[in-house]
Amino acid sequence: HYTLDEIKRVPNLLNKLNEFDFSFSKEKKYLFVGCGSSYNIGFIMKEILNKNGYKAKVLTGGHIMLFDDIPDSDVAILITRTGESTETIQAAKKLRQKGMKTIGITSSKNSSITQQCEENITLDFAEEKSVVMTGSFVFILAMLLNGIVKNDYYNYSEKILEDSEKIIDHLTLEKYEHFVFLGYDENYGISKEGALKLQEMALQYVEYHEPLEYRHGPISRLTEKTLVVLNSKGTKEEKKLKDDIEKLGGKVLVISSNEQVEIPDMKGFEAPLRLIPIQYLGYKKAIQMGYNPDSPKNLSKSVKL
Ligand code: F1P
Repeated sequence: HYTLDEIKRVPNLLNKLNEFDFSFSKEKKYLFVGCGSSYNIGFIMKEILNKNGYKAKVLTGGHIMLFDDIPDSDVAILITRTGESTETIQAAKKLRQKGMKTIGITSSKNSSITQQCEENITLDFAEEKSVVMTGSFVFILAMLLNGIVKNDYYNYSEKILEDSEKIIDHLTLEKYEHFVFLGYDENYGISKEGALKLQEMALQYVEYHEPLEYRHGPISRLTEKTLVVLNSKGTKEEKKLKDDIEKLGGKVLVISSNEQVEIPDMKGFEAPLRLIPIQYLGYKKAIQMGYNPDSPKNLSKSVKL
């Protein structure tokens, strides 16, 4: 499957990071725009930028297309893997007309977004055949985060991929038919993206929440068929939540430093690496269900209105 190749080539993609020198300025206000996974990249970016003294917001392409309450910003960064999602293209047009500087980020050469934006970062080497966005998500996020501080993602990625395969290949995935992703701040964005992957590739029932919010209602649906993916920051309370979920019969996969799937603690900058086990989990669940993860039901590679 293309999807598996695209997940597995993440280390190769990350090896190209030093060819890019995109950088953010503390003097400017950024607005991220995208749909689906591309929106999730923007969500994660605004969390990490704001935490590090920068100013950033995120909106869906659809919101900008439909409404006029656009936050005052200097630079709009429009992310679209295919370069063709209608809402993102329409948003680019509207923002440019308003005088905002527009930067398009895409992995498709000669796509519509490149005609709409003033500047473009075209990552054609990261282009994907699969309908579902995987490796290119990790690369775009890593490239943008390296615009804040340079991180050595490549060196961690191979081991994380290997460990993810080892751990996820040993899960009895046929047991689970409900997937819950938990995380705070940028990990909330990762949880949203994790839920989307399991939904797109494997047509599963999914949820995403902040960890402690899970007890405030959603936990009522927890059964022994629930797999909880905890994108933990390693707090005591998150550990306690894991124990509580397990007491109720759920299974918890923890993604954190010194945990089942070990991800280095890089103060949030580890976000791209956290996607590797999640994408692999989506792929494996699709295979176990007998679905083709390359072309999921009801979905097209780019949504056109
Ligand atoms: C956005 C998107 C993808 C999703 C699916 C439909 O595409 O929502 O995130 O996986 O393929 O389109 P794009 O604007 O990033 O090309």
